[in-house]
Amino acid sequence: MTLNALISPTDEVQTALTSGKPVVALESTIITHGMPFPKNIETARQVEADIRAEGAVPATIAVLDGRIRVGLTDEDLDRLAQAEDVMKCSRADLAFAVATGRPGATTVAATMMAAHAAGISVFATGGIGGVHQGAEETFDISADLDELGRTPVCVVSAGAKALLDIPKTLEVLETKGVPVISYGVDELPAFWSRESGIAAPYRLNTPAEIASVIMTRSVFADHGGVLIANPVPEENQIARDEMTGYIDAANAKAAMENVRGKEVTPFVLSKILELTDGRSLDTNIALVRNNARLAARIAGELALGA
Ligand code: PSU
Ligand code: MN
Repeated sequence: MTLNALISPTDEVQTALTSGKPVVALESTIITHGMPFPKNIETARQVEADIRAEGAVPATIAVLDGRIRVGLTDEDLDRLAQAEDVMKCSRADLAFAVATGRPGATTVAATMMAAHAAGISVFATGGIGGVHQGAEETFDISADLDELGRTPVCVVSAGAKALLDIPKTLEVLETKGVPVISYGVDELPAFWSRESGIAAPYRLNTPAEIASVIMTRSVFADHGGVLIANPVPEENQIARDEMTGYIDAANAKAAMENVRGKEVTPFVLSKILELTDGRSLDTNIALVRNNARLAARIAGELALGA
């Protein structure tokens, strides 16, 4: 059995890849564990439409019926969005979901693995996982960071979620050799807010410049990913000072209730949703759409340069 034998791209995705058209990968954990129904399915469809409007082909990735599916039908999306028993699949979980036939949503780490295996080099998400606050006690560091260090896919995010320890997350990314590039701003954006108070390692201002870094990096052997941090549009952001209060409360609640492992990120996100009266969800949707558009433009530049 080879990895390729486990991967099922749709005809549309396969044709786009063979003919050198731009393709953008999308994760599915954001649908099953990141947003409530029905906003999750509306957003999944909207983000695919945003990518098409930029001239690229979307490829949402998930595990269904023992296959790693690259590109989902409307029925597949419906099934994922409403199912209760979907596994959250990171690198450690992918083989388990495939072998047992359980439905699985892919995190940033697992989506990178599948995208790379399918031949897709650009991936849009909301925020990556990282080093959690209190990691010195819990050792909670997302496998997303390790994957960025080893798998050559460009991940377009809105920066590290402010609920993480951003300085420690940046340190780990540096150790793993991952270039972190802010798009059009000097600071590293913090997901719901444009500001984090922390300077980004690098800044670039156009999709063409980003594509050039990706192409140059691909010349090096054993290169990993590139992380793009794209700030949420001004009109959709929740200011940093306001977010800090909600984040501290949500993190404290997670610690008090002894939430551990894979449950931490979904738990904290849903608490923040409650605390902001749903505003954090509108911001989340706006930033994912913004990232999808940028990812499509980067993929377009890569297709020109290939
Ligand atoms: N950011 C969001 N919503 C999400 C996630 C991130 O706004 O649902 C998901 C992504 O799939 C990411 C994962 O890869 O959470 C990280 O989980 P963990 O910290 O358990 O590695
Ligand atoms: Mn974790």
